[in-house]
Amino acid sequence: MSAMTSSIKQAFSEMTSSNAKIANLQRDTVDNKAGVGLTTDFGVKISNTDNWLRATDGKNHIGPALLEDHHAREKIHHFDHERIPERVVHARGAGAHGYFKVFDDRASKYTFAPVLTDPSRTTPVFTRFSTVQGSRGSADTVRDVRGFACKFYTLEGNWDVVGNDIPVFFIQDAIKFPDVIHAVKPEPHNEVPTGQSAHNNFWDFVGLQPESAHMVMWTMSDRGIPRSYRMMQGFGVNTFTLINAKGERHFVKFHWIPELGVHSLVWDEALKIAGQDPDFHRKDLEEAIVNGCPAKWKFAIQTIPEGKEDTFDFDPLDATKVWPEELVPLEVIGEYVLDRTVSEYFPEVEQVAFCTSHIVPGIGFSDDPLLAGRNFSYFDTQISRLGINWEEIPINRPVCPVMNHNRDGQKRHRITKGPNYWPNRFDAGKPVPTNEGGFPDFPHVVEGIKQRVRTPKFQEHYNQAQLFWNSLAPHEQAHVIAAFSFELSHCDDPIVYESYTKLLNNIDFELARAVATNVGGVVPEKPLRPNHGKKSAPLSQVHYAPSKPAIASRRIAILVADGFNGTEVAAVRAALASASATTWIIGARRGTIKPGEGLGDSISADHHFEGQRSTMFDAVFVPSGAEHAKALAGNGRVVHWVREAFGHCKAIGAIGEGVDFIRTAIGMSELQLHATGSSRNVVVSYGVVTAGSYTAGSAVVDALTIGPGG
Ligand code: HDD
Repeated sequence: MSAMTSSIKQAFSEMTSSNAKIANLQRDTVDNKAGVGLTTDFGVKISNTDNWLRATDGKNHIGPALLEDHHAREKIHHFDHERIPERVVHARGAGAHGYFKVFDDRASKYTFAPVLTDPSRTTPVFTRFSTVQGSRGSADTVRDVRGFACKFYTLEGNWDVVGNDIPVFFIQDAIKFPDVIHAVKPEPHNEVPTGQSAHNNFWDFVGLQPESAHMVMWTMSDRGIPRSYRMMQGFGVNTFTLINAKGERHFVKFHWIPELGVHSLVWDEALKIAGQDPDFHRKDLEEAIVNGCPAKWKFAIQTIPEGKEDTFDFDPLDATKVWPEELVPLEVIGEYVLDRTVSEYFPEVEQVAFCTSHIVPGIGFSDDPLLAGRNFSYFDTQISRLGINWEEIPINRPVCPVMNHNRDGQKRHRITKGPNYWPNRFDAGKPVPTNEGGFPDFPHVVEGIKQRVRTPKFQEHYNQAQLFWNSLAPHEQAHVIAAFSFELSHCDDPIVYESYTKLLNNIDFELARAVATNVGGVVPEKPLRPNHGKKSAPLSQVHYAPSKPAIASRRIAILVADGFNGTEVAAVRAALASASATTWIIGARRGTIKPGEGLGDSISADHHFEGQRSTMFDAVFVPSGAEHAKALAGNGRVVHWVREAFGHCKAIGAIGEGVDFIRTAIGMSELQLHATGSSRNVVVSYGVVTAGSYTAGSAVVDALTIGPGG
């Protein structure tokens, strides 16, 4: 997809998917290209924007630049003030528009909120994905939690769920947030590291704050390095409440389950992509949407009726705990789709602002102490980032009417007619507080002693960390050990890595032994506590593999040199396109690559071999063609490409002489590869798919779909 086709496709995606919020944004959208000429910000046309007004002698001598040049001054002044404070956490992100729909009214037993119960509604949404630690210019693929912040523009007002791709949090009480963030952010003396938790201060803090153990296990798992924002689960994390028409209350957790399954990069890939393509996730989201593959999730809830919350061995208001699905099943109630890219990053993605305290009637808070602090913090941070009128900014304003007596402040846009106080003597005092749809505060008894305490269930920190570990597949466990080993190896203070390896023995003896051995920690002799042996299948991402292998929106590289088989490439590309995958020709040069004699048509390469790396693709295909295969085998970059893809467990497909090349490149004797020759059978071995020739049944393509995804 060249830059040109990308922008045309983006314009098309903008034209085709619209909703009430998009219409609302049109009020402020300007098409710069439709203008009659370049103007100043005050609308006066400009005849010259390349030269500052100077004093000259009218011939060769140029004198000083004149302050009188109002156009130059406006241009520079505006530029000088282009930046606003980046988010104090989650600074790096990407966003997209879409919609939410419930399938039916089944949730009305829990809530009267129409957004969750009215199947005739399509609610516009905006989602911003993010990393937590890195600054705005950091890389996408670092090991970190991913933010999953969703704004529902409902007819009853904006509802924000500011979640993550991990269901639990590092801390139980909001008062610890500045501590955990200071610890994970770059160290204060040298502002190192960027986009990493692999440093002394983070591991020092989490070693001394064992309530973080559960979430640390998740971040060290493959969840910390997602393949795509579109392939992550989303979790509201905090416990909210739902109130139904009868006035009954349920505790609730919100879940998003991706249609494509949950997939991750491997660590080596994540590290390399961070340098090779720091915008990998950002581009992935945009590319999929403009290519007609909207990102889709099932939206689900878990509910606990009020009165049952004390029946578990954990406290459902503790954000460091999941509600195991075996105890509290998920109910899928709707679909969440992102189908439209943004038109301009800053006004939409940078200025979008979420607030956990933005809820709509039928939804309530709980006494989760983390949530209480968040409800204060988000509004507050928007004031310093965007100003007190941040809810008027186009991306943040609701699609329903906003009527109240709040006034003035910096950057006020709305012009409100009528009185600015209530009650008043005009028009019966309109707008007036109303019970008709007015937000109902759920009446419940609050009594007790003011104390800075945590209840006993809040003091157990390892059961669920162990449950998570027990539930992982062996390869996932191996990745966790490798991740801890990487991180703790970057800590050079023995107090830090020794403490943390000791802590790990509370979770699992073998885990602690393996990590301590790798990083020079204290290798334990015996477990600190018995393993309870319990498992919960949905905690492993293997659980979310799609029932049928899916290749939609995956990126397939086709390696070609002169003499390649153009007929095969055309057929493979067509088959992959019909499965909604994208193909990219990587060639000996960017430009026309010639096929072998009688082997179909020439092709235009999207990139030169040096221009891209295997890490940017989910699978690789090498067609037949003697001269081409020889050229590939003679090119170290291409040989490395195939070896690297194989090492990252990517699917590799090859036909005819392409198989010979793969054989040379990988050099693995136990790998079963199809011999070059006439047979049409396809051989699949270690994710490498090989065939003698291209078969009409596109068996190579079918087999390729098995491999990617990891
Ligand atoms: Fe937070 C941003 C998610 C706890 C304070 N948080 C922020 C964003 C996400 C989360 C996804 C980015 C929003 C965006 O894209 O604009 N945060 C979470 C989750 C938490 C959590 C899932 C635990 C359940 N956060 C949390 C606590 C506090 C904050 C306990 C403070 C007491 N978070 C903030 C913030 C941010 C933020 C400082 C920075 C930018 C913003 O709010 O808008 O106020």
